[in-house]
Amino acid sequence: MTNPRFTFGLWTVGNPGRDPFGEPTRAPVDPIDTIGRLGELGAWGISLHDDDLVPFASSVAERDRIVARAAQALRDAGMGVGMATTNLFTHPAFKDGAFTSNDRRVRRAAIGKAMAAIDLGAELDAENFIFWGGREGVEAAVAKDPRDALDRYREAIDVLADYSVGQGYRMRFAIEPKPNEPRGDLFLPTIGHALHFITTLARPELVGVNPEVAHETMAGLSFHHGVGQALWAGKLFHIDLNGQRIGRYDQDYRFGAEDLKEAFLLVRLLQRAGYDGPLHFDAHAYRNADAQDVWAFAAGCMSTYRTLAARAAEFDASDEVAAALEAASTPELALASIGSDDRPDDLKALVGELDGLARRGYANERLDQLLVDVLLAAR
Ligand code: GLT
Ligand code: MN
Ligand code: MN
Repeated sequence: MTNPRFTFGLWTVGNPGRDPFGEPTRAPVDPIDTIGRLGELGAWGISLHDDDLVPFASSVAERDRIVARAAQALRDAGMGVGMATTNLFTHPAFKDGAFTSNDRRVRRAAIGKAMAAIDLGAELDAENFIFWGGREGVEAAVAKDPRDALDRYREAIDVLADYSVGQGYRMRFAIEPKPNEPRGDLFLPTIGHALHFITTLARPELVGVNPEVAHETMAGLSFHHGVGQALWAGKLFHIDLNGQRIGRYDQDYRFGAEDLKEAFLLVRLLQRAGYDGPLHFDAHAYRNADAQDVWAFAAGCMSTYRTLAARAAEFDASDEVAAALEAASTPELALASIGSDDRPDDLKALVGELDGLARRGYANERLDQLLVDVLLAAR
């Protein structure tokens, strides 16, 4: 396994345990201490929102002091920044959306806030700048024409891409889809929606996706397939790993805390594809965790990824698995269906073979059981 580049958002290990029904259960943590602690635990880097590091409405002098301190802490710990982003969801002015608010003044301020966050990201040498549209949606769908909203969303990304390139910044952009947050429907709800949207941008080459386990799972979709399509499109710039059950609001559990089989398939796919971008744990500890348990949570995310990568390597090295894959004709899917000398009439004649072809089995029960056995270390 190449050394995975694990990252944690400052807001993840820093999550105080607040939820819609209750106050925080943990004390606030200093982002600088978080950097040191994550470095000791073996993380490659951090991620941050502008406001996670620099409290909203800080003076310029205060901002510069905080950013210099963070940059120094990162240097001391030998750590990098996988992504920076802007918080366009906490401030009450974003209650109708940010880039897609019906109020043009809010949209313009949101773009300005994103520009300042891009500057911050560049200062900390962030690899990616993420757009998670946590308020880009509606509770009352009648209030926005989705075509206008998508025009405004695209306009914002285009303006910000021009800004970033114009400043000479190297970071790439990635859009993070999510189906709902928490009550209303969001625009760009899934990986597929985001991938198409990117093709309509002025600088599509600069923009990829940042899929999150929880978000596709909330929509009842296969995360493994969504990530597969992002890889296939060359657009997997960043990934948010966590745990989630279908049919619930965002749970953001520790990676591997739910659906280990899906987590196995995901890790196997990332490893086989040679994905070398940040592996970002966008999760938070259980609400009843104390400060010490939060670090157990962080260590658990990383060790589960490593264990699953080791199991995936074991799976792929097994002769028994290779035979089972052969019985399932899995390698045959990599062969082109049509050869250059195939004539349409020959192909049309093959319809007559379907009755015979229907008789074969694909031995998927045996294959999938092997996966389960390897996952459970039962062989
Ligand atoms: C928030 C959200 C995440 C996003 C973060 C980036 S903030 O925690 O639930 O999925 O990745 O803005
Ligand atoms: Mn989430
Ligand atoms: Mn996320």
